[in-house]
Amino acid sequence: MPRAPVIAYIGLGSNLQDPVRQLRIARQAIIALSGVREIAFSSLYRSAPMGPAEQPDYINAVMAAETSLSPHGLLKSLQAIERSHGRVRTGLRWGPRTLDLDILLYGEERIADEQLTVPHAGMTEREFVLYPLAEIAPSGLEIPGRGILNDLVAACPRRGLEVIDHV
Ligand code: A4P
Ligand code: MG
Repeated sequence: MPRAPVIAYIGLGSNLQDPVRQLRIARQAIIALSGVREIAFSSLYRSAPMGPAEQPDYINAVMAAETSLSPHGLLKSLQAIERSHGRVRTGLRWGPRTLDLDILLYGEERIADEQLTVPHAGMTEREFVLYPLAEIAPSGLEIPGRGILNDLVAACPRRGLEVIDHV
């Protein structure tokens, strides 16, 4: 049975191998998925790395998409894109991941299993998720179990986050 379409928000991030290009290619690959239709795409943002500081800045963005894929179907498709576009070969082993695609929200659903945590864990404290999300989502959007988007943004320092481009 086909599902009724829902709005999902997808977080994109990269800090290796020309991150701006990584995000542009990833966006096109997501748009090309059957069962996914882009509703909006945020600006590209430069963000300081969360985690170990001795790594390049990240480029982050968020896409709003209408999808008829199941949450796990969408995850599988995004992981296939990560694999085909997001990794580089360094010798015999897979090199560092150059593309991270996260399902931030899937409609109003709350999911917690081995493959999937939705809303994405940590998203409500991350400036590089909340600000691009707020650019393209209704300000009154409820993040299930976490609060209203506008309130979460207001409580989240920008930590140097800046818009670098409009796509
Ligand atoms: N998984 C569970 N829930 C989800 C979800 N909602 N969306 C599982 C996507 N995947 C989800 O993911 C590990 C597993 O998470 C997957 O197998 C999936 O089943 P991964 O992408 O292989 O690992 P990861 O992304 O390195 O781990 P993690 O903990 O998700 O890292 P984060 O939280 O994504 O952090 N700094 C800045 N400024 N900007 C960034 O984008 N990103 C990271 C990675 C670190 N620092 C950053 C940024
Ligand atoms: Mg991830």
